[in-house]
Amino acid sequence: MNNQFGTGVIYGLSFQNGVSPVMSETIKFHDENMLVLIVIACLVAGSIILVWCNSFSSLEFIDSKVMEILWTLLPIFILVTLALPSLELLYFLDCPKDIDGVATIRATGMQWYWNYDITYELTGAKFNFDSYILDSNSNEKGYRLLEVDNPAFAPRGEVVKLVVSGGDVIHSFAVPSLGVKLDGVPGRMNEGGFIALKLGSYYGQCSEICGANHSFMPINIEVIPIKAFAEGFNSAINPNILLIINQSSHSSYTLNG
Ligand SMILES: [Cu+2]
Repeated sequence: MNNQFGTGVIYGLSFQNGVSPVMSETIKFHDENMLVLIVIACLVAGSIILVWCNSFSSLEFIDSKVMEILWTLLPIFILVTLALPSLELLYFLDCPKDIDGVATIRATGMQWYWNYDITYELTGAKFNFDSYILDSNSNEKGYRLLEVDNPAFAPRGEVVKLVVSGGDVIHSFAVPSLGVKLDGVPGRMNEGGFIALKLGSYYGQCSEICGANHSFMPINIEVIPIKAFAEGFNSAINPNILLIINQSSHSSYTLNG
């Protein structure tokens, strides 16, 4: 398994690679903010060290209007340049839920597995299935504690709506590389969505401490070509079964799609 897109990497320091526009923008926003932070930290640390190491002081220098105006205006300016892209991103994050998607994934968190209800909006066809973690001992090829028996699936390059709810307690549906994190609250439907730009398997975990086996309800979304997606629905064969039949599924889809 050489797919580096859907999971973290060993000794990785930064985010997982973003495969949805929202996540790419989020990573860019984070990087820009870090740059600003590093510059400020260096300036502050530099001036502290300068004051420590300097025994000179000036008798005439008591106040400076210009300096006070500057050190008020400059931080305001910096904060505004941080806040505006952040707001933009916040609205961008909400976009997919206002667009009619090709598919809707309804994920319900259960103690301790996920139930998926996937609808192909063009025909109204549905698949409903449970997704349980695979035993690490019998799953030598995959990622430990991240592989599931029935992954959810989504078409590539299309708006996929996501509706998350909880069946018993509060869960949280999170797939970092798709930029998705929605709380699954019983009795509530949280809406979101994503557009996956690359084929592959994307992994996530429940991100709300929901009980003893909270860490054993991973999320796995297979992003497949829209053709395979539609075929699965037309033939009423769960694309997961097609994936299982076509054993090196990840790579073959990645190569042919
Ligand atoms: Cu949970």
